[in-house]
Formats: sequence, structure tokens, C-alpha cells
Amino acid sequence: MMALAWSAAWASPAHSRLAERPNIVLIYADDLGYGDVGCYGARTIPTPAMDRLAREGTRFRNAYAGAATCTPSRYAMLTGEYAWRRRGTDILPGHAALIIEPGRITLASILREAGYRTAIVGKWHLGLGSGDLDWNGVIRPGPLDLGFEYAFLLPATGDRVPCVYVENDRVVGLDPADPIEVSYGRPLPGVLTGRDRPDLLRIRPSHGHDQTIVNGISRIGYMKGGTAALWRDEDMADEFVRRATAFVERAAPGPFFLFLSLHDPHVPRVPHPRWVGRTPHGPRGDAIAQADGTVGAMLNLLDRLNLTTQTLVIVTSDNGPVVNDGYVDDAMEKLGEHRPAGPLRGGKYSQFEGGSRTPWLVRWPGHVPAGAVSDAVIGQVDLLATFAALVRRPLAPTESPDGIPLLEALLGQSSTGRTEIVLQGTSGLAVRRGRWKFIPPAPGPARNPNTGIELGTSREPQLYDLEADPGETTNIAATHPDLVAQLSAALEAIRAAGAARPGASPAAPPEAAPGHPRLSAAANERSLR
Ligand code: NG6
Ligand code: CA
Repeated sequence: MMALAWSAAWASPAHSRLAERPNIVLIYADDLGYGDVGCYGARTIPTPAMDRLAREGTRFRNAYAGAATCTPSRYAMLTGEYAWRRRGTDILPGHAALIIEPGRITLASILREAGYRTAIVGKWHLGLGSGDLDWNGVIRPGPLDLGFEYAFLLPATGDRVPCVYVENDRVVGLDPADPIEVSYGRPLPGVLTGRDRPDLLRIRPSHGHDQTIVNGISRIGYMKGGTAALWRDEDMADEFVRRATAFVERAAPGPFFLFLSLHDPHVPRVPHPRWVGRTPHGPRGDAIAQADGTVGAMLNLLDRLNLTTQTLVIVTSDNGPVVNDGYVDDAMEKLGEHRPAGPLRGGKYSQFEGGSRTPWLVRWPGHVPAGAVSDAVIGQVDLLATFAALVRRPLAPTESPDGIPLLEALLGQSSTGRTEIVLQGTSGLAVRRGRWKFIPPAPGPARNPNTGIELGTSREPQLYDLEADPGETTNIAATHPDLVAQLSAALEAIRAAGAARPGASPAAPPEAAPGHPRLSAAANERSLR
């Protein structure tokens, strides 16, 4: 028996030394593009920490976010379910209800069950509460109901109200005599807006973003009160590092799971003064340098606490890059030769590769090859199932319906990843199978009207050979009707099956979640009208 178990362990390298259960630090940038990092080809943005990860770990070239925007990406990563299967998972306003049913298995809950201390620090953007949230009271349900023991949150986005942090289930630094009121759509009397008082702004909006002024920047949505609790954009990255550091120090030596979810380089881009001017690209480039500074701070922390060898570090991004996403911040003017999506076409919002193919670095000394490059196709939707494999937790059929366990691929020990992955842009889906990428025909504009980004939408079917043509420049659908038919059928089959993981079945619909009668999607349909 003993001998058998021993040899089985050796036969499967990914499972060999896993009794150790590494700490996991997942650093998630916001809108960082495939070409924005030095080790992915950026020449003019210093990213020494991410480049260090590439040297000490493995750099992935075919890794994907769950979607080309934030909310659906995070939904897919935390649940292991493609977000497009669920209504109400598109970009949420700042007063939306939580869209993951409390009690549902998540990336955090499987690790917590396995004995990990778990925390999220940073951007959430998956909704909070169950509709009509009172920001002055207890803010539940939220991450604490999804397997995180500690939460320090930027509730939605940096450009959306409320501009306050939430620690666990309370707004940080709130003066009860100055309660917070939040509204989307209906203006709140007395609130200064960018539309009415452009003279008070230090960054002008270019589209949207002309409502409540906070810290000299107008945002999406109306917010009143909470003055003492308002964040200062320039301190946000440091605040996250401080809270993340405190958690790691408390949880050391582990095992712990830290989901460090950055705001950089999302708009508004207001890096701390010490990062200003580090790049020739203005605030967008400087915010990327700052994001790298955050990665560096975490790597240094692990070194200082002697945790480097027992910690799996992953750095990736929630979607592709965007240059002008609503503020006049010189990003366009100062882009120069820099290509935020690298060789890929499109960016944030797009069905093209630039929308969701993201930087993805993995380090776990002694387990993940150093200085290596992996072309395994892997998605953030796979992380839940992959972490489950890491802690040897079996999955029930309805758990992680779309995410596949890819532990050996994640650890850079195998180049075999997914055979197929569904990509989600704002105007539709695409599917990649091996070297082939198919985008079904659809009506709609070719470009996002605000950002000018090519969405990938066309009335013609599109087929690209990503090996020969990584920039998706030449549509070969007309000459490959068989492949078009196959991929179109494959996408339809994945859609119809309700689950893409072999052996999985569709996740239980939200109304079936026991003990949670208030449905998040339904609450949002009510309150977001
Ligand atoms: C869009 C915003 C954009 C950004 C995005 C969410 C406008 C015109 N544009 O609606 O600025 O906030 O939502 O970005 O308001 S994400 O990375 O969180 O998905
Ligand atoms: Ca984003």
C-alpha cells in the first residue's frame, strides 16, 4: 500500500510535494494589457517586479481573463462559471446587489474549507448587499459570505461612487453624523457635479464620468455625505499594500490565500506622486509602474517573512487594455510607440484577443519552472477547479461548471491546457479551439463608441489562425467553411450544455440556493431599473 501511494505520488509531479499546501497570492490588475509589461514586450514602462516573476517563474502566453470587462471576469474567476450564462453579470453600477449567491462555492471558499486563511484586498465590483443597500449600516451579503474571512474593498470601481472603502462589512472612517447616500440615475440635491462645475475638476471627463466630484475628479453616480470616509486616489495603491501586508503578517506562515485586486491602471489614473513621470506615457504608464510597485511590495514582503518558497504567486489582469476610458488624461497623446495589447488586436470590451488575453505570471520556487514560457491555454475561469485540485478537494458536478482543473498547466509542468475556451466581449462571444478562433456573425457597431476600440463585431463570420496570424488581421472564414461550421457548432454546444467542464452539469439556478430567498440578479433588476 505504502509503496503504491509513494510511486503514484512520483508519477504525478504536480501532486508530489503538495502536502505543503502553498500560500496563494493572486494579484489581479485592472485593465492591464498583454503588451503593458516589460516581460511581455513593453519597452518604456518599468515593471521590474513582474519581470522578476517571469525570471523566477513561468510566463504564460495564452492565458485568458473570463471576459473583456471587469464584472463578468471576476464572476467567472470566483465561481468557475462562464458569466455569459447568467443575466445581470455585466459591468455593475456602484449600488448593485451582490451577484454571487451567498453560500455558493467560490475560489475563496474552497481554500477556506481546506484550512486557508482567506482575504480580499482591493477592487470587488461584484455588488454588495441584497438590493437598496444602506451604506451606513452593516454591508452584507458580500465577500464575507463567499469564503473570504477578511475584506478591504474598493466596492465597485475607482470611477464609480461611493468613493469609500469597506472593511469587512462597514464603511471605513464613516462619521455617523454625515451619512452616505448613493444614487445612480437620479441626481441628489446639493451634490457638486463635473457637468455643472467643470471649474472644480483637475481631470476632465471625455465621456460619462461627469457626476459627483470627489477629490477633484468627477465620477459615475451621485453620492452625498461620508466626507470623512472618502478615499484619496493617490493613496489607494499604498492603502491596499498596507492592508494586504497586515493580513499576510497575521496569517503567516499560512496557509493563506490573498486575492489582491488592484485598481491600477483603471481610470481615473491618479498614481501617487512618487510614481508620476516614471514613464513617458503620462498617468496610464505611471499607473502601470505603480501596479508593478505593488507587486514588488508583495514580493519583498514574502522575502522578508521567509515565505517565498512556500507561496504560489499569480499575477494577471481582469481584462485587456483601454487607453481613453473616459477621462482626458494624456493617455492617447502620450502613447508613442507603446502597444498596450502588444501584438494582439482590440482591447478591453473586445471579442478580439486583446480583450481577454492577459499577462499571466506564476511563481512557486521548486514547483514552477523558472524563466520558462508556457503556451498552455488556461483561463481565470479554471482557477477554482485548479485550486480545488491543489488542495485535493473533489468537485461536485454543479461546482465549477465551466472551469477545468489544470494544475499541471498552471504550475508550468505541462503544456496541455484547454482544448477550447469561450471568450466574452461586450457584444458577444467567441471561441478558440487550438490555433483557431471563431467569432460568430452579429449585428452592431464595429467599435466601442466611447473608446474607439474594435469590438470584433461583424455581420460576417470570422475565423482566424492565431498561430500564423496572432493579430487576427486576416479573416479566413470564407476559405475554411468546415472549420467555421465546427467551431460554430462547438460554441452552440457549450452554450446549450450549460456546463463546459467534462462531467459537470449546470450550476443550480440562484433560486435553488438553500436559505437565501433574496436573489441577487432579481434584486438588481429591481433596484437598477
Ligand atoms: C464603463 C465606463 C468605463 C469603465 C467601465 C468599467 C463610461 C462611459 N465608461 O461603462 O469608464 O468604468 O465601465 O470598467 O461610463 S471595468 O474594468 O470595471 O469593467
Ligand atoms: Ca477591468
